[in-house]
Parts: sequence; C-alpha cells; structure tokens
Amino acid sequence: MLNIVLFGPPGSGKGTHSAKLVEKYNLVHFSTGDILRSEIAAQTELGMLAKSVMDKGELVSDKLVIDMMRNKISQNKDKNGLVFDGFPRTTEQAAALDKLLAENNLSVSAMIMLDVEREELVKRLQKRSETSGRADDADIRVINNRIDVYNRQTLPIAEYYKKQNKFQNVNGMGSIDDIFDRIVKVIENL
Ligand code: B4P
Repeated sequence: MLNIVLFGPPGSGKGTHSAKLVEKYNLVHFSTGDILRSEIAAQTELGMLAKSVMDKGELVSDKLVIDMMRNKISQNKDKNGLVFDGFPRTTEQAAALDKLLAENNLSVSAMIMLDVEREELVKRLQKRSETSGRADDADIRVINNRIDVYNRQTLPIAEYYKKQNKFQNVNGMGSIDDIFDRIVKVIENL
C-alpha cells in the first residue's frame, strides 16, 4: 500500500495535491480539516468542540483528532493506499499514526513536505477567503497565527520522519502542475 503523509504549512497546497494523488494512484483521502469542518456543519458535539479552536487558528486536541482517525484507518486497510492531509500536526499525532497503522499491519511510505515561502502562503489563503467561506481564511491575524502554530507545533514533526528516513522535501512554489510533477517523481523513486 502507498501511504503518504502530505505535509506543509497552511496554504502550501496539501488539499490541492491530495486530490491529484487520489486521482492518479487511486488512494483514499483523509483531510482532518475537512472532517472537522463537516462535523461543524452537522453541528455534532465534536464539531462544537472544534469550532472555536479552529476559528482562532489553533490546533484541536490530539485526543480528539486521534480518536477521529482510528476508525477511518481500520475501515480502509484493504485499499490501494491512503493520503493523510493535515494529519499528523504534532509529534504526539505522528506517533499515534504509526501505532494506528501498525495495528492494521500498515506503515507510512513517505512524508512529503511542501516547502512554500510565508508571503506566498498568506497570498494564497487571502485569495481562497474570497470563495471558501472559511472564518480562518478571512482574517489576516488568524492566517498569521496558523502559520506561527505550524512553525511551533507542527514543523518539529519533520525531525520525527527524518529519523525514520521517510522525509522528502518538495519545492512547493510555482504552478500546481509543476509541483505535482515533483511530488510524483518522489513517489516513483520510493
Ligand atoms: P486544514 O483544513 O488542514 O487547513 P490548512 O492547513 O489551511 O491547509 P489546506 O489544506 O486548507 O490548504 P492548501 O494547502 O490545500 O486545517 C484547518 C484547521 O483545522 C487547522 O487550523 C486546525 O484548527 C484544524 N485541524 C486540522 N487538522 C488538525 C489536526 N491534525 N490536529 C489538530 N487540529 C487540526 O491550499 C490553500 C489554497 O492555495 C487553495 O485555495 C489552493 O487552491 C491554493 N493553491 C495551492 N497550490 C497553489 C499553487 N501552486 N499556486 C497557487 N495557489 C495554490
């Protein structure tokens, strides 16, 4: 199975390239951001807990996110592969993902990091706010906080995957097609 962790700051193109990977390799897509937003839309207890945290650009609790992913993984262990978009976001989540996969005799094939300059991230998210209806895209202070939270809490995971020899850095600047070609090249060389 091809199990890819697509990694990078908010606005780096994780959602965009996950969709393309799903199409090319017939993978199952897990976006914790999308799952949380659908819980909010359905006004579930989980959604209510997550909403205020997400609106501020902070991270939802590890326990909540890990519990949410447990069933999803076991229900899809016989597919072609999985693409994780926006998960893990903390070292604790990275360790939990390894454990959840191992329980199903699976493992991460590679962690692919999309490297994008801060100025470009802000530009993309502000542009998306025109159509996304996302509160966390609409306020420049929240955008900046999301990037700071990423640098503080999420970026350290790169070391976790480097130690496992699974870390792959991809230049995330340029056109979507060029970036996707770079990602495919990494996967074909695994
Ligand atoms: P997410 O939904 O994951 O949002 P994100 O980090 O902003 O990334 P996203 O996938 O949306 O952006 P993308 O890079 O694809 O998370 C939202 C919130 O949920 C978090 O802040 C947190 O509160 C919570 N959450 C989610 N997962 C969690 C977890 N595991 N633990 C705790 N909390 C969690 O793309 C952005 C835009 O750029 C798009 O509009 C796209 O069209 C554009 N774009 C992409 N590539 C481009 C390119 N090359 N050129 C121009 N534009 C491009």
